[in-house]
Amino acid sequence: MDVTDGLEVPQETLDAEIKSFFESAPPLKNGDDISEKLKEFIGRNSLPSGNGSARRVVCVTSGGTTVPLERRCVRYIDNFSSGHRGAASTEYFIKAGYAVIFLHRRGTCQPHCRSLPEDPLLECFEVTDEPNIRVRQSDSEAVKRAITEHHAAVAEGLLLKLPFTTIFEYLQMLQMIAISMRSLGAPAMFYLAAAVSDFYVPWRSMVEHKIQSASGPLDMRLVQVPKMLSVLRKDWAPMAFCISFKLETDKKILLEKADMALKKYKMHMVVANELLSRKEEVVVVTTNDKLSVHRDKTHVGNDVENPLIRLIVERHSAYLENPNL
Ligand code: 9Z3
Repeated sequence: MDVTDGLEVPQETLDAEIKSFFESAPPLKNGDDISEKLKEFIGRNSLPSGNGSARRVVCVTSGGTTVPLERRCVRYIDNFSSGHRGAASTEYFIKAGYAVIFLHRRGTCQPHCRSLPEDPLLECFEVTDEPNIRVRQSDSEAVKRAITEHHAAVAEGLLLKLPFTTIFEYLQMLQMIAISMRSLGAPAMFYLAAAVSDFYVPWRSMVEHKIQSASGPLDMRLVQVPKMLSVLRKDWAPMAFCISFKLETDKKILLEKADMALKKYKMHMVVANELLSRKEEVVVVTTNDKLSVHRDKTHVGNDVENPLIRLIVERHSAYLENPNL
């Protein structure tokens, strides 16, 4: 639940909060490597694709960010997200011809692995005559499909996976990706399904060592994470088609909050979902309509992301025809 949704933060205050967030964040350990990968991926996908037009590129964010409580982190606050939404959506975007930058929380659900058991290495294989190991007959179709689809996406240069853990890593990486994608213009899309922390402990006020329980009850001040959505729209990638998500546990306030986010952050679409029914139904909120999207229960294995991505791709096509609408 986002407590700042109803309050207007003046632009200068927001700019100062954003500056302070990035200044206080510990620098990314592999920033040069990420930057190199992004340059190569975006360079390759800016070239005209088979049909002569530029390939569409989407940044899918997935999983929850953590907020460390100590610099040498033993404890942290986490945000709920299994990463299923982001992983499934990535697969449908690739099928629709998009190149995907999958910015995901380490250890969460991965594209093409949804139909595999939780620990595929241990559960999908069996030892025959040692030292031979083979895929168990019962899993062979799912394993074959996962490997084939994944390798095809990577070989065609359509999938770049970038992992994060903390809110500091997530926002720095999102900024790098958005600035790199700016040159793509309207064919670029942001699909922001990650569950992002609302509060954090600034690095400069964070203790170095493990907090001691002997010191008594813990009294800690968390600062609000500045909302980066408006700066993404305004400065980082102004022409990109932007979709954010609104998660609530109280159905009564969900659509109102989604509407507010749409206007406040100038999103093109906000996908509203409620925690318990998120796999069955979402509501897509735009300036002109509210569309309910359901999982097709008549087909086994179908998920709500299938019709959702179909709708988003349609709306992105309309946006490409006329970005000013
Ligand atoms: C979502 O609402 C996602 O749909 C879920 C997906 C996290 C619910 P799972 O990963 O679940 O499939 O298990 N993501 C956005 C959540 C969020 O933090 N939104 C912020 C808010 O609601 C706006 S950025 O205030």
